[in-house]
Amino acid sequence: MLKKFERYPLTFGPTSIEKLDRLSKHLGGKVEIYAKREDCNSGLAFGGNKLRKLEYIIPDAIASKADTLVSVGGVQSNHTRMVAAVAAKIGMKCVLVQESWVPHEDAVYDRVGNILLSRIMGAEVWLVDEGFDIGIRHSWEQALDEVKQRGDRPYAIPAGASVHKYGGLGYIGFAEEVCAQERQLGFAFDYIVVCTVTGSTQAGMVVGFAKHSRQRNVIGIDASATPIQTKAQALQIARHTAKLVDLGMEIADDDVRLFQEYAYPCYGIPSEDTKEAIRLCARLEGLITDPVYEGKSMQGLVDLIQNGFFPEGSKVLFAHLGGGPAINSYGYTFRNG
Ligand code: 1AC
Repeated sequence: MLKKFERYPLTFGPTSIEKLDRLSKHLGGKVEIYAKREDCNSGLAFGGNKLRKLEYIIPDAIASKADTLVSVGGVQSNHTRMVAAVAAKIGMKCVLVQESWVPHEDAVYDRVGNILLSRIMGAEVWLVDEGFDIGIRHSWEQALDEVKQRGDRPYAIPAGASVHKYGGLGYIGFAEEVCAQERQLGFAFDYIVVCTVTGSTQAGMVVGFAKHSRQRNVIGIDASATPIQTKAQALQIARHTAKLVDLGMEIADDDVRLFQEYAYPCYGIPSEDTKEAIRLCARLEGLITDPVYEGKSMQGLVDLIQNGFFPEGSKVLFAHLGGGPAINSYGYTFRNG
């Protein structure tokens, strides 16, 4: 499906699939849990899901003759860290608008984790006092203008690389990769569980698996706490991407399944249940998840298993997207483990 699109390699290759035996047993042993380790996909600044998307965006940035990647996210955005890493790797400048998406008070919140790494990699980090919103951000449009006014040539990458025209392609590649790995493993996964905020990761998976009529097996766990907007954006990206790759079928509203129950109290703030899920998989599997992304999708996975959502014998693939670096900014939250 992706042959006609240029790809700039930023990742090591297919990501590992790891069986989470101890977690599966702990949760009753009736469902087999596997993790696809998108968090270990590259040597670029700890990697993560955004790189699959950027692989299809960077050729367009280079062709545009831009010299500065300009993107946006929260203070602890993984996406902006990845844009900073890619800018360094391809020799471009980088401006990152970091909005105040999370009402989290920790003395070092804006000094550690993702933002620390972006600064070290040479990105210009612009802190902006705007709240959470996954849509097109005014602060980012302003930054694009300012970069132009100072004589640089900006290339625009929206939050999460999601509503970029090629933002959905990378996770079609994920679906194709899973299908190839299933052939090697000798079985197919019944469900894929993924964290969703800006929408293009799930949207790409939906389009990729739709080719095999498996799109409704993709279970999105909302971590935005604005699920109506997130679902609408994911659907819009999936429909746009389906056309781009000539999928040959319509994406229906119900093809994007988004479970809304786990994002509380809001984006970036972990509930007690999120913290428990983070501790659980860390203590049983040495698998690090974080309060913003995979802590919430892990919480959803655990809850869905405990509530019998997955039929007995199901094999469930948990997409670990690589939100780990943000955990550094929750030192006080986990001060007692
Ligand atoms: C929210 C887009 C998002 C990030 O890392 O900034 N995943």
